[in-house]
Amino acid sequence: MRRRLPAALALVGLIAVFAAGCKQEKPSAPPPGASPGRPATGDAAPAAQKYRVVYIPKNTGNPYFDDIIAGFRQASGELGFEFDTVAPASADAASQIPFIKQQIQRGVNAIAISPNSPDAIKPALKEAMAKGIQVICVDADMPGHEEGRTAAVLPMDFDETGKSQIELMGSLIGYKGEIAILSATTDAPNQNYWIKGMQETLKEPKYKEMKLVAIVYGNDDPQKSLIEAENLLTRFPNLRGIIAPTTVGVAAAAQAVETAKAADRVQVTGLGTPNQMRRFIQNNTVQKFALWSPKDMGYLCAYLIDGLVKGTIKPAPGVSFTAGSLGERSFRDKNVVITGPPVIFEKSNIDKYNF
Ligand code: RAM
Repeated sequence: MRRRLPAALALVGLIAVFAAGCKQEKPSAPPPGASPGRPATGDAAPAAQKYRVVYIPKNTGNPYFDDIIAGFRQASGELGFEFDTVAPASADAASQIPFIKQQIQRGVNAIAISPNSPDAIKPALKEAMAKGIQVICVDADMPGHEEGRTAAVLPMDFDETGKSQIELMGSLIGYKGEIAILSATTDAPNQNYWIKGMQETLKEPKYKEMKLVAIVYGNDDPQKSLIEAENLLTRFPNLRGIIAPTTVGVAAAAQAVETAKAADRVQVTGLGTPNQMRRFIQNNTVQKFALWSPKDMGYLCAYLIDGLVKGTIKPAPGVSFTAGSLGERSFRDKNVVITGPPVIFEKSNIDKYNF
């Protein structure tokens, strides 16, 4: 039996689907050799059908996801598939569901998705898989719900992320003092996994003088993240550091510290894009932060999808494949593929990066 949505939710869904339809990109350019001047009713044979890939980020308006999209786009140029991207305006748990359903209706061949909430979206993704659509998680996986996707492309080994964030903060504050975490949404699977890793790491003797006093959530919304960061500064007068493992959050935390002229007292670090953080590094508000290449992650995901759609890649732990100019990658446990190592950005290297 099909489950029915409550009327209000259904209406929200309808509006979102409509918005998604409006946001969709135009189909890719005509194949080389196609003459733009030729009348539509000409007698040329129709171009071979391209397979269709859609990427559904967590939300619109986050430059991090635009970089992932740029990677997909580059790969779609190299591989010749038709690429679209649609996303909800906010990263709420259920916000991606109507978009997934709409893409199932469209009959795409593959859905790549950065999940907001594995719990919420798994039924829709399973529906897609049952229709033969390849479903790949990118940026975050669905821990405990892996049957809702074929494989996942992650930026780094997530068992290292929390640990490395605590070490980064520790090195900035002499491994001593109160720290807080500014995260994205409460459901975000990647954030929650990293926060768990941070909490575990803090139990190690090396970090015994660092005290986690608060975990707050800015929902990857710049304004809410800024307010949360400002609140941390006023609520905790002895705060020594804010770790924001989200590109939106870390820029907001840096902004809050800059405005409060609190950089001598409070260190900000986390995961950020060089373009959003450059100013704060240059004016000494932030000393160091980390990230990987979101563009490479999108590119890798696209190559994986190409192999899955064509049947040339059969995912299983240990199996490797070539991802275009990125080179060889292989599946780990649970069919997870890792993109590449993170980089630590600071004054001496940030200007080498433009994303
Ligand atoms: C934000 C998102 C994303 C995360 C990055 C580091 O843009 O929360 O999921 O991977 O930060």
